[in-house]
Amino acid sequence: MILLPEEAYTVSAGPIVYALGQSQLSSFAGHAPIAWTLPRHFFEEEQNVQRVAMSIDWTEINSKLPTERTAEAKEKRRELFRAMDMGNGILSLAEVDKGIRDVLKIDEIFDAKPAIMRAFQIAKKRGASKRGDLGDDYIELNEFRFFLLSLRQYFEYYEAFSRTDESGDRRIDLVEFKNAQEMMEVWVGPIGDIEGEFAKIDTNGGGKILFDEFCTWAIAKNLDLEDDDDNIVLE
Ligand SMILES: [Ca+2]
Ligand SMILES: [Ca+2]
Ligand SMILES: [Ca+2]
Ligand SMILES: [Ca+2]
Repeated sequence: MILLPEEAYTVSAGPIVYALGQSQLSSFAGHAPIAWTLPRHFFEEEQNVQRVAMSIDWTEINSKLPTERTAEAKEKRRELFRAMDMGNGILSLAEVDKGIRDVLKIDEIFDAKPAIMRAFQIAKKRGASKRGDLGDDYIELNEFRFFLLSLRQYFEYYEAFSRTDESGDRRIDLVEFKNAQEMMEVWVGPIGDIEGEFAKIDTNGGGKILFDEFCTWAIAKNLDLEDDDDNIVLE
């Protein structure tokens, strides 16, 4: 059974130590929405899932993501990368997806497909590749740390998105957005003109906020969940 994190609200709060480094934020913000090329099952497996309330152990998730710049963390990343790779030295989306479940063993992130997709897409072209175009389509070892950082960050945004999307259809409509104003203000500060803000976020004018649009806003606003554990090296 797949658990969606939509209703996972009981989380222990940790000390707020960090926010994502500003340079990193601007590089996220400059990233245009992406057309995903993915196997259909990547989306289909999430339909008709039973939504069950569960809590997210952010501290445990952080501990599974070796993002530090220490030699020890570097070695851990190398091991993780090798365990996820089927043998050709580069990671595909399918390998990363499976690896999150079987190697990292973080079910909450495995269920957050849009977060995985965004982290993969942003990380795969991060570093210069000797493999040329092929390298730009896959995550290489020198991009893996950035991938883990992105994964943690987009998972947080996905959590925020899911809590706002009451109906669970992966779109935030104006009613949901208005209902969530108080909750969102804890994450991003005062919003003020709620309808104007909605229109600004809904950049394609479709009347719904999609996850990509939400991420652009979350990055610009430096969105920070009130109940996650920020004690992770993110720079
Ligand atoms: Ca591979
Ligand atoms: Ca690459
Ligand atoms: Ca919705
Ligand atoms: Ca946070």
